[in-house]
Amino acid sequence: MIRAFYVNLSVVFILIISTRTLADCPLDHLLIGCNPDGVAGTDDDMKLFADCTMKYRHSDPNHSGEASWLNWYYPLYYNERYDRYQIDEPGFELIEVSDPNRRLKETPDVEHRIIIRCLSIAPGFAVWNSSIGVIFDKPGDTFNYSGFWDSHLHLQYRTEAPSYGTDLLWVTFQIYDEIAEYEVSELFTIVFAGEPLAGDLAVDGTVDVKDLVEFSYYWLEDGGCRANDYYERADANRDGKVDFCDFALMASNWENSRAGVSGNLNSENYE
Ligand SMILES: [Ca+2]
Ligand SMILES: [Ca+2]
Repeated sequence: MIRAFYVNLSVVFILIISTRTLADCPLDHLLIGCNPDGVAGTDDDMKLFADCTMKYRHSDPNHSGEASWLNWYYPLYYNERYDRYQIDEPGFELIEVSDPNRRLKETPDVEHRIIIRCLSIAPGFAVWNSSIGVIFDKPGDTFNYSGFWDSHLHLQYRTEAPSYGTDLLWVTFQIYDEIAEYEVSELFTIVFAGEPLAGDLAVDGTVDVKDLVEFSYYWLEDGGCRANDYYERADANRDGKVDFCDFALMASNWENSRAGVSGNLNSENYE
């Protein structure tokens, strides 16, 4: 009898936590979908992407609960108990049912198997989930998003305090389909503690030829917006177009390094 009660309670608990929706969640999420232009019948219909509209929504270090989009990076907060800096967003979620043109097909592991891959991450930085532990802490780490029990994925980004100086922290992801129904996404980067230099598109704190290659990929694009992170910051002045104004900003930082620039930390205790 008691056992049956606990089984029923467990079922109710799982139902409650598995029916969380994005609308109920105060934390930022990057939304996984396909067909980034949202128009059916065009070349990108089967291409994966991450909608970055919510990226940096909670970027005001002093008012982390406000939807401010104040900065172009996430602040990190000091956790005295573990002597580290951390933040609990952004996570991942699927494009909403109400957006069928960009929504993935219904059945994970049958119609697609979405894998999130880490291509680059700052040394000493780690991405953690409360059910799994560390998911990403080095380039090449992958996570089977379709195989996880909840598509509403929460992540924590953390670095040990002694290793944290004034360096830029970042993680770069790509999404691919292991069943190969969908085409691989573009790279997308989340930065923490401070904004990269204008032109540092392949984020590593320095503006060099790797960034120029990325910049040329987006040259003369005119659909920059928050949802695509202004073409991963190729649109440096965020006017929607990637043109000579952005090239001039990149050129002004050519072969400069961000080392020594103060990051923006919140020293208030996290808990
Ligand atoms: Ca770079
Ligand atoms: Ca621009």
